[in-house]
Order: sequence, then C-alpha cells, then structure tokens
Amino acid sequence: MLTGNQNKFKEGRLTLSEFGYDLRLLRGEKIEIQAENLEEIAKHSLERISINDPRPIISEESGLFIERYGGFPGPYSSYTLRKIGLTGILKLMEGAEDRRAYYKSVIALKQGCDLRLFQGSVWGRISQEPRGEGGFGYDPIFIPDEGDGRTFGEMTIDEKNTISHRARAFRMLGAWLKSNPAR
Ligand code: ITT
Repeated sequence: MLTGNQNKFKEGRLTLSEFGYDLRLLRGEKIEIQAENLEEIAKHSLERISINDPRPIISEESGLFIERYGGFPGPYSSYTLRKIGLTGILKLMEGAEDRRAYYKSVIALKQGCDLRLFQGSVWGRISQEPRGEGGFGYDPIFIPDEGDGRTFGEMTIDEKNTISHRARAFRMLGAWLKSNPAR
C-alpha cells in the first residue's frame, strides 16, 4: 500500500487479514492531484506508478463530507485539518442543527495493467466537542450512526473497523481479490 499515513495502513491491514491477506507498506513518492472527487485522485495516484513487482499495489483516498457545507472538506480533508484543526471545524458547526456527515474511502488497486476502484462509506454526525484518544484525524468529532453514541476516537481499532468507511472499502477489495486471484 502506497501511503504516508500509518493509521490508514494499520486499519487496512487489519481488515485484509480477515481474508488471509497481508498488506505491506510501500514507501515512495505519492503524487496526488487536486480534484473534487476521491475516485479521480485515487486513480491518478497509481496510474503513473511503475514498480517492478508483480504483486497488486493499492492506494487509498478518504475524507469527511459534511452535509451542511455541501460535502466540505471532502477531498481536502487532510489540508483542512492541518489548517484549521478540529477546533476550526467545531467552530463552523457552532449552533448548527444539521450535523450530518459521512466518511468515504476509495481504494485504487493496480494489478499489472488493470486498475480498479473499491469504495465504502459510513454516515454519522459531528459531535459538540472532541472525545477520545483513539483513531486519527477527525475521529474524535465523528459519531457513527451505527454505533452507541461514542465517537470513532472513543473506539478501539477493532470497533471502528466493524463499521468504518475504510474497512468497508477494504472488504470489497478483499472479496474481489479472493474471487480474482492474481495469475
Ligand atoms: P496518503 O499518504 O495515503 O495520501 P493522507 O492522510 O494524506 O495519506 P488523504 O489524502 O486520503 O490521506 O487524506 C485523508 C484525510 O481525511 C486524513 O488525513 C484525515 O484527515 C481524514 N480521514 C480519512 N479517513 C479518516 C478516518 O478513518 N479517521 C479520521 N480521519 C480520516
């Protein structure tokens, strides 16, 4: 997996282990284009890569999409978090009744010349204050609908992985790899 984000790697690795696959971290330059959808960014990040290795390569793009702001920060999630932090997001949400948001993950898989995409998402809402030390990024302010009221930040990696956008996308990938083993 080509990524600079250890947390993504850990979560993805855990999910793929359910299918009996191991995931290795691929260090290298990841060129990301600026685009308004994750699919385009994910595809592009692997299109030009040339690595002399027959094993499948993946990269994953993800983001938090807030309904009230038309899906912002979405593909700009990493940048936005660096610039305004969780405090900035909570400020934008001050007094807002509609706090709905979803996380989305898009995985690009490159196997030989073949490039395909897998995706997953999870709906939830933005909390009133950050809670929990777990996860990463926006996890302390994201409360998944399918949970018990805790934020992803208050969950263990196993708990997050039962319902997360990333785990869902990785399960689609795992199932596909199982039924299409590399020749
Ligand atoms: P790459 O090297 O793989 O690109 P990255 O962290 O830059 O790592 P992205 O460009 O896909 O990855 O940005 C995704 C950002 O969205 C990430 O840095 C977080 O801020 C946020 N995000 C995505 N999934 C998340 C999750 O499960 N929990 C918390 N924040 C998440």
